[in-house]
Amino acid sequence: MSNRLPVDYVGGDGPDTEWKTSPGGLVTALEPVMRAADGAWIGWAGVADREFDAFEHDGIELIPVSLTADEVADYYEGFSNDTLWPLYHDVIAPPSFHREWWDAYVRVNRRFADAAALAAAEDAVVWVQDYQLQLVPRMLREQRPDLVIGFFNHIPFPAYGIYSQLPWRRQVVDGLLGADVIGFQRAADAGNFSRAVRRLFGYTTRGSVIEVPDGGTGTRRVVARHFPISIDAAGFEEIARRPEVQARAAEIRESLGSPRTVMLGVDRLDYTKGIRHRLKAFGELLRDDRLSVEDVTLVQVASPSRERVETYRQLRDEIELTVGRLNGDYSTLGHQAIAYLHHGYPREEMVALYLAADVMLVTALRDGMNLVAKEYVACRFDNDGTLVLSEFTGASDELRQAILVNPHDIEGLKDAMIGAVEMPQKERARRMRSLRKRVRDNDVAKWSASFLEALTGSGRLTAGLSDQ
Ligand code: GDG
Repeated sequence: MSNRLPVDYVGGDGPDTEWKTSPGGLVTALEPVMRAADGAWIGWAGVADREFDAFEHDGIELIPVSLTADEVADYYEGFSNDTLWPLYHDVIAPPSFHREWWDAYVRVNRRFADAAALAAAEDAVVWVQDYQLQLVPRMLREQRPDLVIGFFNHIPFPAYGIYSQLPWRRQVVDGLLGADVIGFQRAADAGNFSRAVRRLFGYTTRGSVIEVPDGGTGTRRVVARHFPISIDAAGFEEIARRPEVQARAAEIRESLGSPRTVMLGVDRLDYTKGIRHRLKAFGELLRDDRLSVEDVTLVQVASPSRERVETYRQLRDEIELTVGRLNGDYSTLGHQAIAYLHHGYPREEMVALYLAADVMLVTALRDGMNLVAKEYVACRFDNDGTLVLSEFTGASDELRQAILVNPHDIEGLKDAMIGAVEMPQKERARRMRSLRKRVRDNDVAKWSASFLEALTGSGRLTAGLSDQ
């Protein structure tokens, strides 16, 4: 189950309804699992005020949950994206707390739980994805104690001092504790969660095991630990090796005026991603003549995101003002300082950009994992390119051979950017080889297999996955 189904509605009604697969990371991650396990995927179809029957798409059974336009505003844009998202990302932006948003969150979580209770076979495994559905595990267990329930949180879980601001902090933790296994991106997230459990409920925790009262005289053992998510590394490399993608990468460099160095940022336009910090550092390097637009261009892809949430609108204005100023101050007729692209692109184009980039800038202020960092590495089969990576991403726990930065430290970030531009080829290759091994050995198939193994203790769902 996830908030969104892995498809987008294209048009039509009844039997003529048309769908297309949406190309997200979660789809790639779970598609092989779904095929191997003969399961159904429950989620919202992305269109408000519409009821759709269950249907099959590309061999996967999909069960749509409907949301009204008010619920989209209150449960999704409100509580999920304007309360939980900023709170769980260390209040980089102030979270809004509204009781009517919470009411909608409870109502929608119940609808998802009901749909799963109806769809799941006896003793089935249900895997709930992400912060929009944290109440589902408890609601589902109450209706269907026979089920095995897993939950995976794709975003960070904050320290208790921050988490405790949430007026419904007990209900959310209790909702999660309905699961058998609660997965997080980093060990630190799992630790923060266990601490919240101790502080709020006083339950005993031992390592990753939490003893939760079972309603009678005994306890249930709930596991809370980290399962760092990853990407389809072989799939990205395969695209990167295509001659037409390499030709496109060369064309991109040429169209930028063939600068010696291309720097790249790829993010959803989100305040957690540290785009402003990156622009500030880049602008100061130009101002102080440590970089020149003749030599270096920054390409910033900022894919449109959550455009109906006010904080996101403000962020877009600020970023576009900054980009406009920097380009006005430093671009020349032949060389642009920043190529700013507020678009989404097909995956092949993203891969061509990764290949075209000498330096990849991932400067998130807080990020559950950050798949962009792993994608860049997976694409660089030429063992070239330098990754500048924020230590506040989950990815930095694994990608230790990147140039690790604290993006709040603008001087440090500037030095890291210069270090990346000047890094000798030998060192780039040494670091990239080690990063690539890490990502190849820990791909998304391994992530889902290890989560499901922890959940079922048997691997019965994952048999055969390794061949796919
Ligand atoms: C959440 C957590 C965690 C972006 N623009 C385009 C495009 N993308 C793709 C990237 C990447 C994905 O979107 C973004 O993933 P991230 O991990 O970087 O960030 P979030 O969207 O915030 O994801 C995050 C993740 O969940 C998984 O658990 O890592 O921490 O916040 O795959 O390539 N893809 C295409 N065109 C674009 O314009 N095709």
